[in-house]
Amino acid sequence: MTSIRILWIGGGSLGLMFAARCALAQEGTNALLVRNEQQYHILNGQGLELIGDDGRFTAFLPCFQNVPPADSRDSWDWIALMVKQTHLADERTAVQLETLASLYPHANWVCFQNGTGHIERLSSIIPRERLHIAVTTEAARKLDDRTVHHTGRGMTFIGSPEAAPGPEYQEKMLIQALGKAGFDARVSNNIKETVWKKLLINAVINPLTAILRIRNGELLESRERIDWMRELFQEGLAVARAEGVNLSPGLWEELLSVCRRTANNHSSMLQDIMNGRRTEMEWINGSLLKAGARHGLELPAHAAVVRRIREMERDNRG
Ligand code: KPL
Repeated sequence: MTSIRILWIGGGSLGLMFAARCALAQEGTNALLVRNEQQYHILNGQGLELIGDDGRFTAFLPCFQNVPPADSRDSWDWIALMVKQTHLADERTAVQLETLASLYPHANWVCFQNGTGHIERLSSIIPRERLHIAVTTEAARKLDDRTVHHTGRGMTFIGSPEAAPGPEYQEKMLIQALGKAGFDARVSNNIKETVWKKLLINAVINPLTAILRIRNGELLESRERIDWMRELFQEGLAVARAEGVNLSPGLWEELLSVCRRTANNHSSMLQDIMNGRRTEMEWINGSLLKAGARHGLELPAHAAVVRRIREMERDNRG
């Protein structure tokens, strides 16, 4: 099997965890690009530490800041975009991505963001046929600039935003590389549905855990919390239906099971609030509100959590 070369962008929890596992499985074919100068020096000097259910490992892989320097501009088969939606919305990131897209015109891009809206935004920078979507339920927690804890095993689906007839060769190669690194990765021929499933799960768990400042599993501890979850879920389901995505009502059970499987996790939105960062709420609940408005649907439960999270973000900034 020929190995593929992957450039991972993003020094957050998922970026560090995926890059570490892939670098450990296949030496010399992965590199990591971060934007923070301190993290860049630490990773190059000390390597990337991964703590998982299978042990503790140190991965040494080239780490770049912003753009790979001219003397290390190999060609990349894949560029994996692991940064948050909040970073993608930033002008500085857009300029960086434009540079990368022109340096590596033959690379395929795979985007791991929560929520929706980013593919449309990225299409103005990267040719749409080179864009692929990843939806993952892997869970990780960044402990410091070079240490990441792989807190929960999940699945990763990869597909094209265009309704492609079948997986391309390049997608299969990426899936193989991820599989070699121990990930359960699959091609999705209906990535739109997969995106909506994850969107609805995030649109319920993330804002409620952030507002109540509780772990995912604690959502199941009272009748009131479960009722609140159900309201958000039903409104989300109606928007998906209006968008032509028929999600099965069985998704409710899946949502409860995500809470149980990730019971000890702090959701990404709660982590953002706790660390004083802007959250991805605008791309999760906010995008549901926008889609609902296009179809004349009112979403009072989502509107209320959006208002509350915006207020919490404002308090954090203050
Ligand atoms: O994806 C997640 C997140 O925190 O963003 C869930 C599924 C809620 C797990 O924590």
